Amino acid sequence: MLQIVRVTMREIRLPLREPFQISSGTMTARRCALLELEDVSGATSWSECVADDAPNYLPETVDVAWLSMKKWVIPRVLGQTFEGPGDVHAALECDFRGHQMAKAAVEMGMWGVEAERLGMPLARLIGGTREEVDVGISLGIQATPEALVEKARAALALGYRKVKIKIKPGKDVEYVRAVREALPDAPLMADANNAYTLDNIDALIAMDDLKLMMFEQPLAWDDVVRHAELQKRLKTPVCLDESITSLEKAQDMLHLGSGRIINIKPGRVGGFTSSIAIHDFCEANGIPVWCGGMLESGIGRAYNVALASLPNFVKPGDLSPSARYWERDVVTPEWTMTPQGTTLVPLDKPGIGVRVDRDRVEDLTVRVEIIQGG
Ligand code: OSB
Ligand code: MG
Repeated sequence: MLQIVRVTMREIRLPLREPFQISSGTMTARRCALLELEDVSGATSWSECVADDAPNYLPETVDVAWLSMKKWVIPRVLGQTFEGPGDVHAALECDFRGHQMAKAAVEMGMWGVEAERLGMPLARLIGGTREEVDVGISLGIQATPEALVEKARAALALGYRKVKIKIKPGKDVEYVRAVREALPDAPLMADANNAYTLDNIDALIAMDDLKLMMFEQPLAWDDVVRHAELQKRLKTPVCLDESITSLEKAQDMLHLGSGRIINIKPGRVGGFTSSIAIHDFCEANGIPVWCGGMLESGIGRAYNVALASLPNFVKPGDLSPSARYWERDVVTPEWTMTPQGTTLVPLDKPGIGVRVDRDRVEDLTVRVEIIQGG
């Protein structure tokens, strides 16, 4: 039995070591909404909402998600008795549309609380089978192809198992080809974050011979129809990110042929129950999945690593170590990568497997609200 009696909402501002540029914008600091949930048994867990400052990835923003969590999501679970965290998703979906990132922060936090309550590692609670997970790096758009080649080369030297290159029109063929020529056998892929339409796919066609593992979300953020047309014209697999916000969207992708791979971000699909359902559906249908990232702090990262320990996460995830993003993370130990390019699933501790550094969080906090029953 799970019953949340108090949620502390907190926003921290975590400066990135270097700006991260995608086709629709540049991030220089992360505004993270963190939750600390407390169960009636006394078990607690932290979780993180992946919404950021601006609505340039998906419509949710941290301010909207904050309001949504405070006014809608948290009141729906507070004081309610759940058989387990697996029942929370349905309770949040029945008459409450959208707001997946807000819902996910609460839902995942309840999985974290359950893991603490049972004294089990989160990865084991959800049926994870891996002890380590392959790590890929996501490289933001760079000023020159040469700069990109150097970043990619350095990443491979560190052991990363996949290099994802952010692209947009004008910063695509020349950039990706330069990396391919410098690194002929490297596992490379490109992520467009919706920068193309069916009217300007020449660049994608020009990159179709570069032996890329996949093109991630080339077309509109909510599209599955046009991606099917695009996939017909490409040998390279299309991977959907933004468009997959629920199990039904994954089913649509398979039905329409809109892509052959899915990037699962639990924050984007409403949490773990939905992520696991998408994972299971993909596994049953021969669709490989991998775990995406949203420049999470070490708290959000804990959930992603646990999720990526499920068996059908067969391609490297965007699970870079803490030091790649932050001067200092908010968790101890920080997330690290082995020389083989894997991250270890923390199986020796209950719950999310990392401790939150309260002093660090306190230093970075810009607002706090406590929501409790009664
Ligand atoms: O599209 O996967 C994306 C970061 C912010 C918004 C969207 C995306 C990303 C990344 C970063 O690619 C991956 C990471 O967390 O390292
Ligand atoms: Mg993406």
